[in-house]
Amino acid sequence: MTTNTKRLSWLPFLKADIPASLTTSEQIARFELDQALPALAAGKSAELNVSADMGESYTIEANDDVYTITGGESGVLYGTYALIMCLAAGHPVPQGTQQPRYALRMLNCWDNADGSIERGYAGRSLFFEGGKFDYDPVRLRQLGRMLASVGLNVMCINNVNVRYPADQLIESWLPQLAELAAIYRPFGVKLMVSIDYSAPMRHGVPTADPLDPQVQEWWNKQAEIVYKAVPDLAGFLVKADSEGRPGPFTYGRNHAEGANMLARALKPFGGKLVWRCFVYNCRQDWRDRKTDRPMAAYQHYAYLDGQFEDNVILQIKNGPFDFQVREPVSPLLYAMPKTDLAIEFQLAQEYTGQQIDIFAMPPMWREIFDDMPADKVMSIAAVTNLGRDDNYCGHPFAAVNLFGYGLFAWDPSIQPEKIIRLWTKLTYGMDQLSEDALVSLLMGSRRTYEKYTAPLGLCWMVTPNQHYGPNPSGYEYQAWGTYHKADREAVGIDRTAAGTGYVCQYPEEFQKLYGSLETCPDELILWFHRLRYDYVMRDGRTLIQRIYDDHFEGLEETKAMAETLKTLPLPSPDREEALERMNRQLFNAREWCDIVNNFFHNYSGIDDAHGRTIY
Ligand code: GCV
Repeated sequence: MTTNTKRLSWLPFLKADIPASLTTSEQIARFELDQALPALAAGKSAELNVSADMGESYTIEANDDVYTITGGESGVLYGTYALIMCLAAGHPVPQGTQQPRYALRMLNCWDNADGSIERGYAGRSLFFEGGKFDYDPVRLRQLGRMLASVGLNVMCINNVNVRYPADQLIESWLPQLAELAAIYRPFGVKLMVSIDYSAPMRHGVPTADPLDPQVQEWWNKQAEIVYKAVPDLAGFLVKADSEGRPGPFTYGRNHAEGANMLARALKPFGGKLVWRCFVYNCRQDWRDRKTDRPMAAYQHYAYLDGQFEDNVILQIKNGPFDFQVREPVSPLLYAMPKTDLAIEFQLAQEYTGQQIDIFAMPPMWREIFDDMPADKVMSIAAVTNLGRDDNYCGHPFAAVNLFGYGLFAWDPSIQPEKIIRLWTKLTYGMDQLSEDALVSLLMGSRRTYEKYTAPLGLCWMVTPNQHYGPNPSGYEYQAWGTYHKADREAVGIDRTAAGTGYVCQYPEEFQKLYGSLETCPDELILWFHRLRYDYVMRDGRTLIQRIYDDHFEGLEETKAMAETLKTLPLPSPDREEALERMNRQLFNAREWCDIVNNFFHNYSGIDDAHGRTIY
């Protein structure tokens, strides 16, 4: 038996590596129970009943000395991890049948074949290096264990920006893809691959036009070859006509025509076609005040509702921009009742601290789930925060986002504090006071980050391209459609019916909420409205004072977080890593606070009412 040297965050008590000889979920479940029960429930045993028709669901019965876990093939594994985690946390086992809310609970890895990860902050790729597959199977099984423990069931292994040679995944790399699929199969995780829409053109087909019979024939044949190698591949993920990627627009076709062609090729094999709706004009003239980027996805897709094949899933980012600190829920989620939709989150902290700054996402997700149409979205996806770092997620606390995502995907009614407390208990098992302190630090981390960065829904004040650190005008004169239009008098964009009209993309209830200054939440006020600096907010403060106050508060809260962190009895090396990153976060928070305050002070000429230093 080998012992894992890498850190498994919320499963620190599962010390033994999963042997390669275990090839079914039931065998893995047995293995995990045999190592966990003696330590967590001495004298008790567990029985497993596999009942194929139960699929992913399970029940746990607790009798005097025996736990009986009954479930489908992956259900028994999910039930096993649920039991182990309940025992480790001292919680009662769940009563009744447990089943996931979303059918596809997906991870999107933005891993490139050269081993880099687009927007990755936890080291190199776990799957690729040097232009080929290159992985440690022991670590990949550990990852399988982590994913199964929170019920995630699909992993797309390559970047949606597909570049050579990763585009070989559905061609000459099929044998290796099949080997990888075999590693994840017993964990209930199916693989998915991102494909390049123009692939037929590398094989002598003169076009990638979805209505051209040669193109259709190429994809039909290719799907047959792919499914022969990996019969349970979950499907293809596509980024088309976005940020320079090829797509149907080149041929004057719409995205239903583009997606349906691929969906028909996958259908005979039970594959899904996951089509991303992150489509907008990334060559906008900043002088153009009519085009409003957040409106783009709705404009491209809403009118196509009902025209997609039944194995197409449209994957929509949670907000209409791009994973900013705070965004209103995407209106497209409300606009396509006849289409299968997936919501897309980003665990990788691209705009939210890059796994240097602490940013626990569950409180943000709670707000998004509360605003989302509960019955319209059938699947869920998230860009991973994973990499080859020993702790998988870069910052030891960033694992709470992977853990929390799995729990939300299983049950979106869950409360963020429950997730964060459970993660803290399982990962660190600290005394009650320390646990409370870390839970409260994590619960407040998003709000603190928001305060010291872009205020009141403005977004996009980050350093361009890199997306870490402040640069208030950095995106102001660029082609990406990301503007705040600050001048001497005012800031923000009017997105009401009288302005760009963005708010009209929402159902009436949201139009009223966001469209009126009386009701629009403060945190989104500059998203929807353009306001003068002397505008008096509901709490009596002026807008400019609120901007200053939020920034100073965010910095002070970060200093308090740093003090709390020092008091926590975290194990090594988590403690050293967390403290070292906290020093960088403190630097970052100070830069943000001073630079953004300076920026608005220069424009407005209005001093801080409390006389604090604005450099
Ligand atoms: C994978 C943003 C990121 C890109 C990413 C893109 C997407 O623009 O900065 O790195 O590309 O989103 O979601 O496709």
